[in-house]
Amino acid sequence: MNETLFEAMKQSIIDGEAEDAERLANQAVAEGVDPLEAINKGFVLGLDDVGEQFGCGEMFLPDLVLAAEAMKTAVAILEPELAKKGTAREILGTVVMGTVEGDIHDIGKTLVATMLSASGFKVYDLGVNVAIGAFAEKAREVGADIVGVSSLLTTTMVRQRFVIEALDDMGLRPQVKVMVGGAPVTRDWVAEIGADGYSEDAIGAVAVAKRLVGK
Ligand code: B1M
Repeated sequence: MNETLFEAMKQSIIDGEAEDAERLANQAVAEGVDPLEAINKGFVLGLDDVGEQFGCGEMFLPDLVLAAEAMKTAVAILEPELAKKGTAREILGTVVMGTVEGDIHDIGKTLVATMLSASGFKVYDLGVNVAIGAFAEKAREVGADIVGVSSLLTTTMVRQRFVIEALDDMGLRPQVKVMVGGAPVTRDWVAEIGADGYSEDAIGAVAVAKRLVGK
């Protein structure tokens, strides 16, 4: 039954219809649909479709912008539901997280931050277009266990390496672990830059973060 709902969610993103996305997200909440399923099996598939069409020149930047706005409208409704699923318990660790300098993609990074919070981590989300040194400075200020660096562009992914170097320069490694992520990140890249972990999605990111803090 949810398949029809998921399909409509996907289509609302492809059409860039924020009002439809809002209505469908509210419907999911009212019907008790798992918020993460609504995101991953519905809305994200729409963004993937738009991304593919943009990549091959069938859609253009305004389409991407409208799709992203529709997605953010839906996620804003579903995120509090995700957060509610986390119950008050011991803090598993402290994470400083952001999208690296030059990159303004925030939907995936925010999802990861929400899932980490919901799972018991204290998360400092620095937002998007975060200066290289700001990750290390915040990590030192709050005594972070993990720094999480998101990049959606191949051109900004290279800066993940610089964040690790900045942590090294401040003498914070190897105590502070580094988790990287974002669509272009691969296992080979993680090994090349000496990051401690990576995940392809928000659920995996929680598992990686727990491993990095030994939980
Ligand atoms: Co952009 N964009 N975009 N875009 N955009 C991509 C990434 C692209 C693949 C589209 C394409 O060409 N097919 C392409 C990148 C190509 C490349 O470098 N390889 C691209 C481009 C080219 C651009 C511009 C350069 C376009 C232009 O201006 N000509 C420009 C760059 C702007 C900039 O950052 N400087 C641009 C702009 C934009 C918008 C602003 C319009 C909008 C973003 C709005 C926003 O975020 N507020 C946008 C969007 C929406 C996309 C696509 C369509 C969707 C991204 C998204 O939100 N996905 C994207 C194509 C695609 O990915 N299918 C595309 C949904 C989200 C839930 O997934 O972000 O992958 P994702 O996050 C996942 C995982 O990656 C992982 O978990 C998340 C949750 O499951 N993850 C982590 C992410 N971070 C993690 C961190 C971790 C662990 C896991 O640990 C720290």
